[in-house]
Amino acid sequence: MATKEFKKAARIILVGAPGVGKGTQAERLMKRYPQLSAVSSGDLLREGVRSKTPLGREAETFIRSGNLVPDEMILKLILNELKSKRWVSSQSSVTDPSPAEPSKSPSASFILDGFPRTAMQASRLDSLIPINLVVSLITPVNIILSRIASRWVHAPSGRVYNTDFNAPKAAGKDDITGEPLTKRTDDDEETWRLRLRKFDETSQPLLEHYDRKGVLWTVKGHSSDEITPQLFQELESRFG
Ligand code: G5P
Ligand code: MG
Repeated sequence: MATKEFKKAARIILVGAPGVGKGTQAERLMKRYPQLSAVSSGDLLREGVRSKTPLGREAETFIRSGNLVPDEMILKLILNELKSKRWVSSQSSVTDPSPAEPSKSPSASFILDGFPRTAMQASRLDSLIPINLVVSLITPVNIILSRIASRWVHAPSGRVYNTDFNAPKAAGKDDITGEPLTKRTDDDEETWRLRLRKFDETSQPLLEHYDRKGVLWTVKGHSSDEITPQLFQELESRFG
């Protein structure tokens, strides 16, 4: 696939139901636009759980049960990540955001996958750094459900596979490291349904928040392959 360059900074958020393909699209976007890097709030939390950090221990019960972790917990984690990537000033804190004028350089482009998830998280992010494109990904729920049982992950890197759609080169092994693939603890059908309910409860106010700011764009498709070309075209017209 040919790579492309942005002419201005893209600060993108991916919003969508659990399993809609946020991680899949983020990976494809990074391949197409090497200037982009992505942060997945779910991957950050799962890394904390794996390495048993205090925050990871606290988050584990919420994740395993399919509930959202408390806003303050995720805000702290994301703020640290944004600072370490130098996307926000190191002076910023959750209570005193000290926003600086965001860099216009295309190299300051990023994708946030799974954060913000609530209108409250979105307002707090606004005071740290303004987002200029919110992508709402929509795929019918019955199609998404069929993917969940086939998902396998390489936990240390967050790489995602699917035995039907994106199978690893060797069964049960990560393509890059050869390490074993595992299931996510929240990927059984019952927990997925609860995650979906949480998404339904929180996404409307979140999307309305961004719609009011004029940065919301919606894309629909039955598969990631149907969505990707539309996404590429939209980014090209906004930032290319
Ligand atoms: P996460 O980690 O953000 P979810 O539930 O929002 O989790 P998830 O499950 O990671 O989202 P995704 O990234 O949208 O889904 O989807 P994906 O992994 O790319 O694709 C799903 C599967 O389908 C994969 O196997 C993929 O290969 C396959 N696939 C993709 N496209 C297709 C296709 O076209 N066809 C087929 N057949 N297959 C396809 O959040 C997890 C938990 O962390 C906490 C919460 O507890 C949450 O439940 N959390 C937060 N809590 C509060 N605030 C926040 N901001 C939080 N962020 C995370
Ligand atoms: Mg994901």
